[in-house]
Amino acid sequence: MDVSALLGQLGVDISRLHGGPLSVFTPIDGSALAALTPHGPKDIEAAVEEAERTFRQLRAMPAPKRGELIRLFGNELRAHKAVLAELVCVEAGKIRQEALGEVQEMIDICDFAVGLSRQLYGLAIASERPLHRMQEQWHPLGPVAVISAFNFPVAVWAWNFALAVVCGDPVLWKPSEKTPLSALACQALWLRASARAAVVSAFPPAISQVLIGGRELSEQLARHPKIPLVSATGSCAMGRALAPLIAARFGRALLELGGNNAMIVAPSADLRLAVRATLFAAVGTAGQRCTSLRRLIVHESLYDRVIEQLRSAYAALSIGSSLSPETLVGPLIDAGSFERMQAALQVAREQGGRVVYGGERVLEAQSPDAYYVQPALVAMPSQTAIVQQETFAPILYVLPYRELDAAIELNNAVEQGLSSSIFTNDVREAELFVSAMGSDCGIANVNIGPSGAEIGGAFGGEKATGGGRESGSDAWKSYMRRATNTVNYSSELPLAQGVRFAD
Ligand code: UN1
Repeated sequence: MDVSALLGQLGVDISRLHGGPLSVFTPIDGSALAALTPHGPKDIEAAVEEAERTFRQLRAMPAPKRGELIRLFGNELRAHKAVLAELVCVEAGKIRQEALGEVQEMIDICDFAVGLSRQLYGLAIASERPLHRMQEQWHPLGPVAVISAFNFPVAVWAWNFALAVVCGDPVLWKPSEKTPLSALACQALWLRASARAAVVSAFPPAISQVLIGGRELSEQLARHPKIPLVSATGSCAMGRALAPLIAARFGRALLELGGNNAMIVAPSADLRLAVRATLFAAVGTAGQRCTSLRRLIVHESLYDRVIEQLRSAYAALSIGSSLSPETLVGPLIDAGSFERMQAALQVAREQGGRVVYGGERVLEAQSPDAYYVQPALVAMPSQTAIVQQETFAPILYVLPYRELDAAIELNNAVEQGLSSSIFTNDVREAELFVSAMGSDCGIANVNIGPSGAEIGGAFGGEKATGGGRESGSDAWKSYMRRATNTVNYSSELPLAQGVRFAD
């Protein structure tokens, strides 16, 4: 496929997209899009130095002026929403509706960050000493590395970038090797936006830098003492590799790792809504969201009915090119993903599962180099080892439950803790699920599925999901350092706790 026209419209310099060793493919038909030259260790070092220099200028810029930059960036995104979405669609394989939603998520976080740029509040705290004032200030932190995954090739970076910039931090972005073109497009739009900003004229363009490469590059960023925050989205395995490197130098890590998200369907649930929500959450983005629904925990009285309704809904799914408007399920990202899906289904069968629907490859004759699958529905008698694993593909395990407490136990009995939901019209059940005794996840929803979060809330999860929070609420605090200031405006020097010393 030829994406040069798209890239050209987005302002990407297309003369440098060929001849390198890093091939980029579209999952739609497996054809090559570009062959990039990755950055080497010296390039990274130079980029970090550049970010460090930029930081010294950016931290001195008033936060609302930094917000102005993000406002302009949001405008570029609005103007190029459809084109950027099409590139995401081609490079990551998500359907156009979802790609448009992803770009909208970028626009939304820009709006949020613009408002935030005037609200980076610190507390005023009562001092125990007379004529003393205590307060907190939030200061810019320094260069931030953002490591992002293929499945949200632009939005997750934008959550980080928009907040980091208003907080006064330049960003070094290492996108997935599978989706570097979307990153280059964002960079081109950012450069356009910053060129428009009169306020930026005194600033070097290194507020955003894109670094192309693989794991070694992430590790170099994780080790780098001049990067106080590394925000990484990806698998638990990736987090396990990077977190110790960041911790060894006392850096801050914001980790958004795997999810193994469940939804409970209680006896009082509105089944029409529950089935629709299941469909979107389990097969949307071809099951490749970190918030995808992987475990459906259904009350035993509804179990057969829910499976039956899902089976007919699955049979009606249109699977095919992400670019055609009727498609609901696009391709998997690559062959490896397909193989992992097949292996998981095999293990599920060995562990007592019954594949009620799907699982097989489709459209192989038309697109031999692409991996389209029929999303799989697996009736599982219990939560076996394979159900406790995150397989990044459209496999939905359906488990029965009798008592709500047991269902909540199942929800919590996996190592990941990202998202969860319950469908119930019983207020006691709903409140229990979102209470301290309920779901242990970072996200717990009622009567909506576990995926498709809005940007206004803090996004992230507990346990092996990594504990980080991005996007809305007070997630911005991760991108700043807190200083506690005590100011004495008396002519005495009283010590705290009433300590007397040489007075
Ligand atoms: C991800 O899959 O890494 O809540 C992010 C959602 C999206 C973000 C998912 N807003 O599904």
